[in-house]
Amino acid sequence: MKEETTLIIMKPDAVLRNLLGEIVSRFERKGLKIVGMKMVKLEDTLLENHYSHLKDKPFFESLKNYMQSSPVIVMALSGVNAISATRLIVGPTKGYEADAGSIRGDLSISGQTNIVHASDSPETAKEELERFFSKDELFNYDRLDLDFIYGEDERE
Ligand code: IDP
Ligand code: MG
Repeated sequence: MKEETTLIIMKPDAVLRNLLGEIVSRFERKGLKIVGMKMVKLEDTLLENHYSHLKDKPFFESLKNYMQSSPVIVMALSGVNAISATRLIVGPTKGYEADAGSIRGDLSISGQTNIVHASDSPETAKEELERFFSKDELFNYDRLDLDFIYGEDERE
């Protein structure tokens, strides 16, 4: 099976609205494994790289201000098909369009303050993990409930 690692950012609205436990708990209960986690302040250059696909958008300055309005928590999550599975849990960009049950659908009604970031492809996941974590900040261990998280034929 395809074990992947993806990057999650719990954005300033998650921190300031005291939603961190709620969000971490959803990923944990799904069966994803936290392999890295820390609090950071997002500097200009890092944000300009992270959101380089949006640099020419009229909302870019306001996106930067939002992302710098408090420290954020960055998290590396591992699991089978973790990248696409995580995007489903997070929901589409605009909170007001996201299905109930997703993080954005349940917790955001905004197109900008939408609680979490999740990498959108294997290429971006690799790039974003390298952007936010050094090698010694990522860890390898087994969840105790692994036998129930995956079926026998799904385990490596
Ligand atoms: P994603 O976070 O769902 O991958 P992207 O298109 O990569 O969506 O946009 C990155 C972030 O930029 C969004 O999560 C949101 O915070 C912000 N953003 C995207 N589109 C808009 C917009 O039209 N107005 C304001 N902020 C936006
Ligand atoms: Mg994106």
